[in-house]
Amino acid sequence: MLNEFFPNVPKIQYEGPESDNPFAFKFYDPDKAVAGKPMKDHLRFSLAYWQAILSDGADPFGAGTMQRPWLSITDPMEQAKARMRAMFEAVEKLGMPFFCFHDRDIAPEGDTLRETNRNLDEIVSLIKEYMQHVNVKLLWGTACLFKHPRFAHGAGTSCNPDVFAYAAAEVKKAMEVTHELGGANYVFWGGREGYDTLLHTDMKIELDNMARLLHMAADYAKEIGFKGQLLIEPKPKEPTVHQYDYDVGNILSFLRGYGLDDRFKINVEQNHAILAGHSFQHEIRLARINNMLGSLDANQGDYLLGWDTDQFTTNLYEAIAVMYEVLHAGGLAPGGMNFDAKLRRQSFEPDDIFLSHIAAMDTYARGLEVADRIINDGTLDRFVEERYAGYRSGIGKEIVDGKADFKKLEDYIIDKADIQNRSGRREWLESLINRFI
Ligand code: XLS
Ligand code: NI
Ligand code: NI
Repeated sequence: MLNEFFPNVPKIQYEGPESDNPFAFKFYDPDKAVAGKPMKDHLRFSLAYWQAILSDGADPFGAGTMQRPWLSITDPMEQAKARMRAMFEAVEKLGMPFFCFHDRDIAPEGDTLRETNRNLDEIVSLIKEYMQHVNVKLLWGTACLFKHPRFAHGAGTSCNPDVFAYAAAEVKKAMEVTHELGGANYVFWGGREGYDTLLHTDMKIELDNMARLLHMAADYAKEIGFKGQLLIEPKPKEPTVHQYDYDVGNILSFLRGYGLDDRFKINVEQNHAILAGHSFQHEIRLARINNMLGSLDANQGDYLLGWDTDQFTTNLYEAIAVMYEVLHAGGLAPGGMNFDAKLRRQSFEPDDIFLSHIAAMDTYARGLEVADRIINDGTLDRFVEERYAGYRSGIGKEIVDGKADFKKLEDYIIDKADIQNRSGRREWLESLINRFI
């Protein structure tokens, strides 16, 4: 087992809720059967390389705080290799089944794209070597189309065709690399695909071009035989004021409008959902009922701040709602739950990397067990079913079957004096959930 950067951290084991050992799972018991399959197959946890290994705790008001020996190595390629060793040590000790990365997270940029690709290839072969010994798979890869100054006006939505070309070529390479590493998905998060002011923005060409880039990507995936799922991750704002991929509803209409809905699904993130004024469950539900639920970026935002704080999930009540949706969706695969979450700048010791992931993994594991109990009990689902029972017979069924029109409905209702409604019993349902915790 790798043991270079976290010598004090053992292999994390399941010890049960009574354990006082901070370096042990209390609820995540990977092989325990829940709803007919092992916990680990429901949850499909993934470490986000950029958050766990690279984020240094810097914020707009101050320098980084994280103690990360691998980040102080000055030679860029040597640092990239050390970072990768740190990641493989972390995933091995956590028993994390997947990881995710952006192309630029793993290898430094050269002077040209050709040089950059060469750096990338060198690190990718290192990853392939580690993957032979460490039991971890790639959940998804993605291209970072937002950090470098060239993307100041966007990437696929840039006003500059040279930048569009660069973005296309970068995505091409990132897809090849994801394919080479056996990635289960490929993600597009439109980091700078949006605008700050309409004074200099041609919204129509920007949206059309974004669709063009995504069509090229879908075609190229086919061409190279990449069978992974293509995903888009919504976010309403940050960095731009108006991100084009605002939320699940917005992406649905975008994909359908541009004929891309059979090639893409959606990667939903909690913090982005709440920035859009939705709950995580709302976004997951909307994706699920449209057969567009692809994967989850599992984190949580602060409800008192309008920022994308990307915190580790410890809110059990929300985790239950998430796992309730996932169970009803029949699972996430080939998607998973990627911890797109970073430590608070006060939690700066290397050990915190483990404590935070354990906290979130336990939260979702517990959420899964509670959601399974709620579904097995059946009261909640039955309540919803009965609430809409009217649509399974009589006039309700005619509405659903498309056999009713305005005239027919008018005839049916015009002399009816006694419309009966039943209570929605929200408070009772909320206490019902609490009973299963
Ligand atoms: C940023 C996004 C990003 C994507 C991957 O807000 O969450 O981390 O998940 O580019
Ligand atoms: Ni994300
Ligand atoms: Ni986020």
